[in-house]
Amino acid sequence: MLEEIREAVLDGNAAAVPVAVERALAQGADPSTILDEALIPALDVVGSEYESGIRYVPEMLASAEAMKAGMSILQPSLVAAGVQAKGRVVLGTVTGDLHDIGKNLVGMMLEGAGYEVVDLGVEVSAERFVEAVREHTPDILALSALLTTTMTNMPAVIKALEKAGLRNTTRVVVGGAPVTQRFAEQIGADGYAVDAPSAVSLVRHLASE
Ligand code: B1M
Repeated sequence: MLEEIREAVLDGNAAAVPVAVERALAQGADPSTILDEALIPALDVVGSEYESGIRYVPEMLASAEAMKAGMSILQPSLVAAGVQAKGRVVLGTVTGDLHDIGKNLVGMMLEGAGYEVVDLGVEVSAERFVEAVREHTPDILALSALLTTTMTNMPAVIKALEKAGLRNTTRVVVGGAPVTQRFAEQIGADGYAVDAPSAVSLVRHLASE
């Protein structure tokens, strides 16, 4: 039963995962077990196989979509069982930048890993990020940028958080193709992730501190 769910996520089969989750629930499986022993481990495998070059972006996207489809069935049971999200992440692509495929993938993988994700979309201004941090009080604020001309808008977000007195309440993590660990350190971010699986590991690490 759990194996069927794991296999369907690994196959990126967005039609099969919800059916398998529904079947497992109908057979009395515990919703947290389905999440922690089938869905999350399968997506972890996808993440590590992507990192070792065994899988590529389209396959990772398909698995993330399949996971999302399964989560839509599982979510009401998790809520009913009183299972809390592992943490909350506010996510967005910075001002001037329309790229959202990678950001969406990061969001899907984080949701898959049990985090509540508030996705602000693209071209998000520093003011909008601050507003969202005030409103949602996330554990982590994740910024994405795909252009060398827009990654320079990341420090403004950190400065705006400082100005609003919110910098100490939220960890800021950054990512996107032109972003580097060195850049993250230079702008005073709390972390950098090269891809979606590493973003999950980073958020897990920071949120558990
Ligand atoms: Co654009 N584009 N684009 N583009 N585009 C790039 C980024 C570019 C490298 C292409 C090139 O020239 N070789 C180049 C940037 C050059 C640079 O600045 N160094 C570029 C350019 C120049 C432009 C325009 C300026 C082109 C123009 O109009 N003259 C323009 C800018 C528009 C704007 O944003 N204002 C533009 C437009 C577009 C489209 C709209 C056509 C489209 C975006 C569609 C969309 O996103 N909805 C597009 C696309 C698709 C690309 C490429 C081809 C693919 C990007 C992508 O989705 N990759 C890209 C070239 C390339 O990368 N091959 C290119 C797949 C995705 C899964 O990877 O986004 O890197 P990625 O995300 C990864 C990691 O970076 C990381 O995890 C993700 C998953 O593993 N990650 C994070 C991302 N965000 C993270 C946040 C985190 C952690 C990790 O938080 C902690």
